[in-house]
Amino acid sequence: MSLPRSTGSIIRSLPNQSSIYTSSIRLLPSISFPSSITKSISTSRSFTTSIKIMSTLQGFQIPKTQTAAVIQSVGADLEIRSEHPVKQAKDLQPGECLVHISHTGVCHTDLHAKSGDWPVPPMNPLIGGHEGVGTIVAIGENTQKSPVKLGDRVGIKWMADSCLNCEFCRRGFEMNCPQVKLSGYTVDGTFSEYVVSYTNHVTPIPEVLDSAGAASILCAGVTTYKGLKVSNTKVGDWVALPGAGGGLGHLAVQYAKAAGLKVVAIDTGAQKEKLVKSLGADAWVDFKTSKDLVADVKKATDGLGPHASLVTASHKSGYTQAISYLREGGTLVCVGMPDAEMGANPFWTVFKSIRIQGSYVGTRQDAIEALDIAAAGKVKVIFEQKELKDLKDVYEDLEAGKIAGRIVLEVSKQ
Ligand code: 8ID
Repeated sequence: MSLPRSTGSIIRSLPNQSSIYTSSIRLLPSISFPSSITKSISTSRSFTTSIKIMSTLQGFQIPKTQTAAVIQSVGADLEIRSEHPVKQAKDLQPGECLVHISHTGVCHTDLHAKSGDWPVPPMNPLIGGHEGVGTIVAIGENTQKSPVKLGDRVGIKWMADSCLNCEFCRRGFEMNCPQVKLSGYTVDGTFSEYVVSYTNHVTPIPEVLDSAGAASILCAGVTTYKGLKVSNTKVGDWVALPGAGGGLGHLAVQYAKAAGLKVVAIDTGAQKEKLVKSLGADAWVDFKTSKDLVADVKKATDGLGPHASLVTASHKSGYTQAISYLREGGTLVCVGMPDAEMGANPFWTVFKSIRIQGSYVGTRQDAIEALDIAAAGKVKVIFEQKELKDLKDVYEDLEAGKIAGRIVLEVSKQ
């Protein structure tokens, strides 16, 4: 928003803001407002003056407490608490926003976090969840140049916030920013009715997508879309997808088909086979019943093997045979995150000119692109909807590998 260059009156009116303080301000050095409710504005005349912007969605009452799924410490049972505190609008920091969550997907990463599977520990106590959609109901005072406004329907991703100024942020590796905040891991996530997020990183949701259907694009979708982007493939190439029947995998099948790739889906069980075939997989290999997985994958892919393998299996077994079945010059994209050795043999990696590429979620731009492809009807999250109180059972089913596609929780009715 540009400011007048001369002394005069500024009327600020931001859409949907209830208690906007529209004030007449004379740009004089002596002007002052109470510091807790003021916004500093530098002017072209080097004066600094202040206006107050209280930013809560019109007519919306933020409750003092909420229902949230809390894990007190790694390995502890999940508790659904109804009296969990909600950060109030006045307590939000500049750049923070309060999102009223309607839906959230449940990712295997949430289960890794709950179980303490990873060498980087999560916060304690932990509210997991990083595939959330909701409405912005408050924005922190003194927030500068927010790209979103009150009332916007936005998504919350794994990467909750980053500085946007460091070398990693500038080079498109926002997720590797030293100041990165991770939803449901280092900051509270979306398994609660209200979550504090960050105006620069929440993702606007296209109007044509309903919230339940959009939620899992914010992690499973963007991650597989980005993984395929770095897979070094082109139209007509083969891609193998170990983990194809899971939350990430079933979206990988669809993004791959949308990109003109041929897909050999690898997973197990009749339900997942039916799902991936219905989504366009060209070939199927069941990793549990196959007697020779490498031979079966090669047979399905012109005898030469796939040009890339994008592994979304949450177990190391999804990785171990990839170097063997990949085509010469192929790319192994690591997405699934077991804390384990993946058995890449240096001799065969070199001898077959294999590229091994780690792929970690996606940038803000990747998320927008992944959502746009879904909005165009080319990718659809296949999910069963449950409620927040069902989360414990969902974790058990995920652990047992019983979930084909995704589970999306309705957190609040909106
Ligand atoms: O940024 C990232 N790289 C990122 C983002 C989001 C999630 C990574 N992840 C990671 C998660 O932390 C997890 O380790 O991706 C992995 C998969 O997450 P998910 O899709 O949410 O999990 P899921 O729904 O349980 O699906 C996993 C599938 O893998 C299959 C299972 O049957 C299941 O369908 N699978 C397994 I376990 N072993 C397999 C194998 N050897 C296998 N499929 C083929 N071969």
